[in-house]
Amino acid sequence: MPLLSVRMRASLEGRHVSGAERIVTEGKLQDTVLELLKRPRRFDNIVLTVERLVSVDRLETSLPVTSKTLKSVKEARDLALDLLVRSGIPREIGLKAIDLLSKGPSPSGGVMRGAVVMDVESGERLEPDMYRGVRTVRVDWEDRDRVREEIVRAGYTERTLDALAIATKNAYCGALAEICWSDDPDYVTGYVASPQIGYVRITPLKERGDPIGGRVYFIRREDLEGFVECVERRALIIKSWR
Ligand code: PML
Repeated sequence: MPLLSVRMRASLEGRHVSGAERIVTEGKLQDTVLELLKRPRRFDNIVLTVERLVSVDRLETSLPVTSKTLKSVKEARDLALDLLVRSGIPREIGLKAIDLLSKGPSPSGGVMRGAVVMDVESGERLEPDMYRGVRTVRVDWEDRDRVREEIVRAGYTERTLDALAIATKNAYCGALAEICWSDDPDYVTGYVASPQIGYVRITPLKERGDPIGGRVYFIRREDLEGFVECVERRALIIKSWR
């Protein structure tokens, strides 16, 4: 059955405020558009993109999910670093990524909408545009409502639903590991993900009230072109999360 990619992004006074995407059958297009249009609470501009997908890759299961709660941001970041090392990332490169996310990865010091792509050997930033970053899109769950219900019942959140899909697609496209925490000042759970450790949610990766966050993907330099093409262009549907 032909599938469509439906993407929404909203901005207010030039700042990105909301974004979401779905991969759906044509029969679900109208409901999906209405659902996405209801998401931004405040905006002055909404861009909606609907695109017919010519081919879609399929994956049986996502990365497995676990969750850890630590006493402080310091302990949480130490754990994140250990998990990166267990995923094959040299300690000093992992530290560099954590430092970058805590300061704000954009060259102007703020947050980026897309991710930093870091060379696992040198720690050099490889993303073609350091203001835009690389965006993992065209990924969704085969039955999003079912997976959302299961994930929320397991004590996780709607953000886990989207972040787990993104992290799974990144691993599928060849990322060696990833670290992320949100720029939402009220959301302090982040994660480290890789094929070795799965998707490990970690609380608190930042202090409440801190508006800085983002994502760093670790890859081998020679994989850059194929990796960016895969995360930004290839479509992926994931069947289940465990
Ligand atoms: C989780 O709760 O599983 C972590 C989600 C991190 C979301 C990051 C974001 O929303 O930008």
